[in-house]
Amino acid sequence: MTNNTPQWNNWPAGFIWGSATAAAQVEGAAREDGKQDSVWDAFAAVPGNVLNGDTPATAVDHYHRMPQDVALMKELGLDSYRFSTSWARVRPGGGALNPKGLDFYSRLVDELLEAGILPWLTLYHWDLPQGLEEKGGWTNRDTACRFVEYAQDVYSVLGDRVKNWTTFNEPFCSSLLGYGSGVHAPGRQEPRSAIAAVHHQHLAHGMAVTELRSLGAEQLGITLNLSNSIPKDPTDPVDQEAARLFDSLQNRIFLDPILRGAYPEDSLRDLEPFGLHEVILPGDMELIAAPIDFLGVNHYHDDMISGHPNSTGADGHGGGSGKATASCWIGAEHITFPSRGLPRTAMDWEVNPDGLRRLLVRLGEEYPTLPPLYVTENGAAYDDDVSADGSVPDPERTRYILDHIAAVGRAIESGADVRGYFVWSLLDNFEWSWGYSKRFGIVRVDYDTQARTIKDSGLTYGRLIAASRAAGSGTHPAPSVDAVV
Ligand code: PNW
Repeated sequence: MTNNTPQWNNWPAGFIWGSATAAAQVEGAAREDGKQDSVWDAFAAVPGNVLNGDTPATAVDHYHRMPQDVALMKELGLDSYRFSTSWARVRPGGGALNPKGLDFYSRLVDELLEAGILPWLTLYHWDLPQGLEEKGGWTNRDTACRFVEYAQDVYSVLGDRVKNWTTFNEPFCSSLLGYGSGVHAPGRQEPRSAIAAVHHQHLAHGMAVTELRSLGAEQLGITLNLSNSIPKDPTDPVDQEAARLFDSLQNRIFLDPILRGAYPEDSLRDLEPFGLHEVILPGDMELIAAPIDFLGVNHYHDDMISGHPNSTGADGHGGGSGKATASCWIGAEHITFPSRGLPRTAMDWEVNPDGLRRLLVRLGEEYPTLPPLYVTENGAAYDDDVSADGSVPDPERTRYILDHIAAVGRAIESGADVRGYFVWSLLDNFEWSWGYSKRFGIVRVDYDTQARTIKDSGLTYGRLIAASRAAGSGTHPAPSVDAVV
């Protein structure tokens, strides 16, 4: 063990240990039981959009292997499983309810509850029905109303058993990568459309929160992907300005409307040429600021930002598999992402666990109305393989996860109100435009046989959870992360 992992024996009572997936990444069964295409099915069908021509059609066949996958979760000892429902399965084409589609999630929830695992449901993890994209997708304000109808359907069937409801996962990706850089579905490269998509997803979130609240939902929130913006030279005004622009687009245009009821003034100014003012209608900001009960934070890495041309050779971050694209940094296309020389994962994302501590602490300092936080995704892609004895050694992923859990502990020590941690991902899966080439799972999936093998990181995480539970007779004050390796 490295000596930078602190002793941490003081997890708050009820701290939730979980793991996460998303519908399009694991389910497969793309055309079964009435499901129609989502934008990701359509996007992946176009050669060049997804590495190696991979598609989500089969993924890891979770749709058919769900009971075994829940058994794996139980074996790991998870408190909670974060998954998403597929809009294109529940309302194919964005139209009428498909009871068979919703039935899958009803069975999943029953299976989870039976296993003593808390379901943590996300309504939108990027798989818009293709039928709605054909009507403009998120550039069309009406899509927000369709989203509320879909949310009502899911709530009407699962509301009696699911307590935790997340509207959106990472609207940054499904707006700026989907409609700006085009590396995610629907693959449009239209800066004004991307900005409209940001606002309409905000609106859909706020309207759904209000609606589900009125129907009796207990815990409502949203998950954002957030990243500290670190100017390369903090004394250089050019780097400072680039870091401000990055922070605006990555973090503040998502946090501020929800937590303060307004876009930041500087973002409004920067994005005026891209039509942000034009899509905000009277009353929208009040709707968007509907109070939430928790904020989900997805964090993988920080970003060092410069306003000067890149001299280090490090590439920009942007979620694409390397094909030439437009920029997702709308109005800030010149910003660069120099390397700090830190170790990197297979995604080329730098590893710096203390960034997670800083982020969680900073949120509490900057947002007075911040609700409790959950780290809803954190994890790492590395290559791994089954060894001769049948085990899957993944020391780098294990180290990554333990060091980030320790960083969460330090954040809590500094006063951050963090109530849970979810590893991304339970299973190796369809990593969007990278296809199946990047493995994030704590469980390995053989893509030929669909066989599952718990990796060493999964076994370690399971021991951490078990020790936590043993130490706290149900309240989960946890062990030192060192104690479990
Ligand atoms: C998240 N970036 O996406 C998603 O919520 C998951 O579905 C995904 O599999 C996981 O992280 C790993 O990528 C991200 O460019 C996409 O920094 C892009 C970025 C970060 C997260």
